[in-house]
Order: sequence, then C-alpha cells, then structure tokens
Amino acid sequence: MKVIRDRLTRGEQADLVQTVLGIADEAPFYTPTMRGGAPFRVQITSAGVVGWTSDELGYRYVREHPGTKRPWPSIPDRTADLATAAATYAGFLGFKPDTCLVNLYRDGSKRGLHRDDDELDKTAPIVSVSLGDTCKFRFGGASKSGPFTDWELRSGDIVVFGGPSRLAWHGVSKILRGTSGLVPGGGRLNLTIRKALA
Ligand code: MD3
Ligand code: FE
Repeated sequence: MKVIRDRLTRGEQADLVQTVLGIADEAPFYTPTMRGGAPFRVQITSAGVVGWTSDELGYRYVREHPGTKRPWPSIPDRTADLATAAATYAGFLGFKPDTCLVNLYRDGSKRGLHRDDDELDKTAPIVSVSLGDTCKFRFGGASKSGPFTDWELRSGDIVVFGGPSRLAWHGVSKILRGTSGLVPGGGRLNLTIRKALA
C-alpha cells in the first residue's frame, strides 16, 4: 500500500468531481444490495468495459448498468492516465485499468470490512482516489480479525494497493462530515480504478 498525499490540487479535485458527475449523468448512482437483500450504505456507479455490482446474485462485474441496461460510460482518458501514473509511481508498471468504481458516501455512510476478490487479474494493483469529506479508513492484512491500522484519507489523496496488500481486509469506518465542501450535496466520493478482466 502506497499513500500519495495531496496528489491532486483543489482545482484538479474540482475538475475530477465534475468528471464523476458526468459519468453519473449517463450511469446514475444507485444503492446495491447484499445477496440477502440488505442495502449497502454506499451508492455506486461505474465507468469502463465492466462495472462492479451487487444484488441477489452476489458480487460481480457486469457489462451494463443495472438500472439503465446500457453499457457503462468509458473511463475518461485523464482518469485512466492518473491511475496509471500513480501505479507506476508505486512500482507497478503497465497498469491498464478496465473499470472505475465510484463510491458515494453521504452522511453516516460506511463500508464494512471486506476484501476485493472479484477481479480476475490479482497481479494488477487497485488505485483509489479520495474526493470530498475525509474518511477513517481501516486497513488490515490476511485476517479479518486484524491487526489493523487506521488512516485518514483526505480529498486529493491517492492510494495504490498492490502486491501483498492487494487482498488485504479493509473498510471505511466513518465519514467526517463537513470536512470538505467539494462534493455537491456533501459527503465523499471515492474512485477505485482496477483491472477486473484477465
Ligand atoms: C485495499 N472502497 O470500493 S478505497 C471498494 O474508500 C473500497 O470507498 C473504499 O474498499 C472507499 O472496494 C476504500 C481503498 C481501497 C480500495 C481497494 C482496495 C483499499 C483496498 C483493494 C485491496 C486492498
Ligand atoms: Fe474494497
């Protein structure tokens, strides 16, 4: 795990929020559910060849937005290039993402402890970009029961998870409300840029 603090200026962050809102115009945010029907506390959408989703069939990547049934919008070139540059900086050469999951955390949203295990190519890193309100991020290792380290991820930070950290347990325990006015309507946006297909 490599944390790149303040990777984006405030202006670049604002531009990226507009980019995300453009994605959401074509592929609206929606609330996924667990297999048993319980809703996530996070809203999601995606860009790319495939997008991550969860419903009664479980977690998986799909080629169409579950609501609109249309293909996901492409990953904007500048977003893909930003992720490739961050991966390179962290030592992962040749990262070519095929999906960008966008998580929207409003007041009180969290994301329970989980591992990202649905991607076919586990040798590729995952690049995470934080925008808007600060969050408390909990990062562990191979065991769901810890030990953990707690991090604050702030707007403009980029984190690269690769190698041994790629399958680590992690979650978002809290959003610190009102720490940034960047996201219209408040809260936090997180982009996770991945290679899902082989
Ligand atoms: C560590 N998102 O979308 S980003 C997720 O802030 C997710 O929205 C959180 O966990 C968020 O799956 C955390 C940081 C992150 C993303 C992917 C990881 C950490 C990771 C994959 C492996 C290990
Ligand atoms: Fe995750």
